[in-house]
Amino acid sequence: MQLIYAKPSPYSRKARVTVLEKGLAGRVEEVVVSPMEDPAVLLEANPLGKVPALRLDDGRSLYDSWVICEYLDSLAPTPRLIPDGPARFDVLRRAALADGVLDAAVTARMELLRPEDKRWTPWTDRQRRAIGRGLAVMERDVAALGAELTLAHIEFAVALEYLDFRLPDVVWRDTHPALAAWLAEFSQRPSMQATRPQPS
Ligand code: 99T
Repeated sequence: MQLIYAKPSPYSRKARVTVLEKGLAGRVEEVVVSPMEDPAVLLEANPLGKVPALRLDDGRSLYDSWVICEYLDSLAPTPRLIPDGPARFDVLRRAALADGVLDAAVTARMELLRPEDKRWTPWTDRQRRAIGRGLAVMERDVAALGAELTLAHIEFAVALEYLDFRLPDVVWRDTHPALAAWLAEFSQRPSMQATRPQPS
């Protein structure tokens, strides 16, 4: 399999952390791209031109990061990142919460790339309010993530570290001490250390 990804992309990072945590590194070749340059290898795998995309050995491709993570989860029995049973929708809802914080952060960041006089500040402010409300719920929920690794853990950690990476003016640790303590420990995992975001 080939995982087509970009180094700054948090959605790619979700997939890369999942590969490592599921013990699949030996089966996945990583292909680094810059999505904004529309490389052929990416467009062939994902007509939307977004990373990540996963090219399977039989020629099919999967996207987006949710689908890729679910597929990777199906390839090895443990750890079960998206469990069945009563826990399933708690995990999915928490993963969606952190993914939504991520979406808002990426949207706010993209606006910052525009020339200053072309930025739509009310839109950026709206994203930042969503980030603030999302973080408040993540702070309340973090204790319930539990010790067993799930996709929600990965999403929480990737979203928080993306804020640090791209929106460092969102100072969240003092106001969200439980999240800060949780991330300090979780970010020590080899899968997190090996996938730190880097500017492309
Ligand atoms: O939108 C584009 O044309 C290129 N953008 C991407 O490929 C971004 C990179 S994050 N990926 C997505 O938007 C994927 C979202 C999708 N729902 C998923 O896979 O979950 C780049 C952020 C940054 O550089 O700061």
